[in-house]
Amino acid sequence: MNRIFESKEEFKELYLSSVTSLSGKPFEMTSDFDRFQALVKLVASKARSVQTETEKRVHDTGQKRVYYFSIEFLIGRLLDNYLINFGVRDLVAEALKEMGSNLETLEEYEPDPALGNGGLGRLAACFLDSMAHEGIAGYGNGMRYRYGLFKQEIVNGAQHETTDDWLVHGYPWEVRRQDKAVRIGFGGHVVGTEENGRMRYHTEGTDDVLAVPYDIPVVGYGGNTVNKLRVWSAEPVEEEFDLDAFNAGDYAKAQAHRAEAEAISAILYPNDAGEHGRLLRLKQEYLFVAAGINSVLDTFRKEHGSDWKLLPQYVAIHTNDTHPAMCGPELMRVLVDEENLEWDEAWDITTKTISYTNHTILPEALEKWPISTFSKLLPRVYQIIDEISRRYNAAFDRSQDGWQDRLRQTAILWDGEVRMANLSVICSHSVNGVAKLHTDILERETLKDFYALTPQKFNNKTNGISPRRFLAEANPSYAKLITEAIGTGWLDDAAELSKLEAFEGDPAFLERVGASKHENKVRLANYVRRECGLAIDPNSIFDVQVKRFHAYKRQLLNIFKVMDIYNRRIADPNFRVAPTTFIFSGKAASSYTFAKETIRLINSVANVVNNDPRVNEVMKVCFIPNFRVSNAQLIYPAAEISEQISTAGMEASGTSNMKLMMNGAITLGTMDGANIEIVNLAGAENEKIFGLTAPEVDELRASGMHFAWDMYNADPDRLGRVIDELTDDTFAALSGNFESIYNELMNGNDHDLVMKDFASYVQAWEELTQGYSDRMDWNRRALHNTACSGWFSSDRTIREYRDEIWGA
Ligand code: GPK
Repeated sequence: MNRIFESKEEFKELYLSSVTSLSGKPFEMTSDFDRFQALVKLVASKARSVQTETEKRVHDTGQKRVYYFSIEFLIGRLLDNYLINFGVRDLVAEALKEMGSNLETLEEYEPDPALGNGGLGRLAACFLDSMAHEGIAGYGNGMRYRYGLFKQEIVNGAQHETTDDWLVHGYPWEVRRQDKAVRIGFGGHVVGTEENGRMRYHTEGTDDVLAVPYDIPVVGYGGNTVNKLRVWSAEPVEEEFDLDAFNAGDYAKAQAHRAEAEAISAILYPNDAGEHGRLLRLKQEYLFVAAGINSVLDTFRKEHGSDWKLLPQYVAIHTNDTHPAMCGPELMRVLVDEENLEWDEAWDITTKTISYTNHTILPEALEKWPISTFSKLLPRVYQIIDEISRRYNAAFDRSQDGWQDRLRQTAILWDGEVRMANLSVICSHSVNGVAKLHTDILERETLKDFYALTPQKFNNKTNGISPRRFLAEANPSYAKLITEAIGTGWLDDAAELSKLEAFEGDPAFLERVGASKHENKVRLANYVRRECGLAIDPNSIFDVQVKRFHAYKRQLLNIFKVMDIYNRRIADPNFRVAPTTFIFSGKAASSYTFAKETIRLINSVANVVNNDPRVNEVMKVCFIPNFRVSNAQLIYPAAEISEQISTAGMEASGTSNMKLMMNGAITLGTMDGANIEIVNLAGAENEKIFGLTAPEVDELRASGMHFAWDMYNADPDRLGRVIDELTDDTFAALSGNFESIYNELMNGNDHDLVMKDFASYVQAWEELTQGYSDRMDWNRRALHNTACSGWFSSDRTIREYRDEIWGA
């Protein structure tokens, strides 16, 4: 462990000087905010000196550099994480206490940057953590959104979006690198000139903006490697401030360029409600891709000169989903137009350098752009895409039956659109899914034609999570217990968590597992009381579903279960229900009506249930607003049931399933995504599986034999009743009924099979919760889940990427 402070005394001295020099006040007069700022600045400066050493090591040994391009990085708060990774958390906490401060209080001042939507963005952040831990020279490349995603408030049960001004107090981790700013051109027209018998192209008349990078240190556990995350901000190029207009008093005109440029990095678009077709999103994608590629090549040039054929040997560029799909064409543009390489050589370099991960099979999430929009905004990049497409089509093997269809399926340009997923596959040497089932589905269905053509490109990389953040940091009481039992090795190598299996028969230990869970439930209950004004009982079962709201994730199925339990308890006060708190949290894309209505339904049910003394002994419903990394870290450790109930085949992997498992929750789920791998590792008897499997879902859909109305009529007392309650005012008091959900189900014929899986789901829940009375056995299952969760460490995932994709 490479500790940044040798002793408390050393820390105190440095910290004192950091606080006073930054605030300009005597220590006694400084505020908690001053102290927080000074602490971060101190840790960040230590991190940067390790970064300098890392950089030297990478340079001297000629280590391969990996660039992870992602439009989202949900990094969460960094201070606690970095103190843990540098091995000084306890030392710092104690020292601060002796100085009259409290580490946790100071940590509350750190903003939680909302630079992502959900799983994809958090995965990118866990990967940065693991790359640094594994000693990979791995760098994030993304966007610095001024306002991130929105802040979610609940008003009359409904989601309201407000701006998240996360940068208002500044962000002490980042360093602005004006010297590394890159000029990015949009629009204009392509000009070709002949040079030594060969055409060379450049673009004239562009509207330029400046992409300015901000660097954030990424500290790996063990403190030996510090990498960086580089995020780009869009700004006007300097000479565009209109001084004449300003002096004439027309301030708006003087600033017009600024406003237009800054719009590009103003907010992160919610990307899971289908295609919004916004030009700004395309500009964002090009900006962080072009600026990123420029800085990658800059570094390469400094180390290896212009020997571009060495690029794949020293550089890997990974594209996280299709948002950075322009990496291929942009790299081609630079190599061909600026570096004067022949097309074929440039193409060989490009495809050997780039790899791609797919994160969903949902067709509406596979990006497509109208050619007309694209070619106007990025004329030269479009020409290059057109040329990639032309060559792809020309080289297509026409000897086999059905080649026309295969070409149509895999074409980049089709129906007036640029298909970014196809572009990504064609520009990459590796294509991976994020769980076994997901990769199978990609190979068999979503990308089957590509798989038939180039099976060697395809591979699986089951997702993972950082055990430092989601166990050590989020769950200190459990982490302490684990460390007492098996030592600290699990922080380095989470596979060591399997040593916990030796304690599964130890009643005293299981007692302590339960006590730690209880402590975490009390902690969450306190948070819920503060945030929602709701009292929840830490002695009840905490049943948790936290993730983005989406029809296929079926939060609707969960709340139908709650409604059904409520109805049955009201009808029969002797109906036995294990006392449970049903906890939900997550955001819905602002344009996604169905998801937002589901949120309103949950809050409306909560309003009725929580105020009904007939059921309050046994149930409460709790919607925690504004789900983000920081409150997620309070929720996962308190969970006992992990709801993973997506329509089988639809959830690519899921990662909350892994976080909850590692924290000792039992999975109540379908055989979907990585749930399947959870069951394989921990045994079906230690989870609770229900519902249709992916092949059964396919078969049922293909048969056309699922009828919502039949389901409704067959079960009038329970399912029928729940459906009726969407429109009969039972839950309407807060802000009205739920006609649109009703219509979606009954007239849309229950596309996500909520009604189909309802009975088996509620039954599974009842069976599972009945087991809660045998607390020893429950705690044993919880511990067993933790013991089997080590494989889901993102360190393991990253080692697979390193060995099988990046060759780093
Ligand atoms: C998938 F396509 C997308 C997307 O736009 N955003 C996103 O978060 C998720 N995802 C999948 O839905 C999850 O199943 C998966 O675990 C996660 O990406 C990370 O791979």
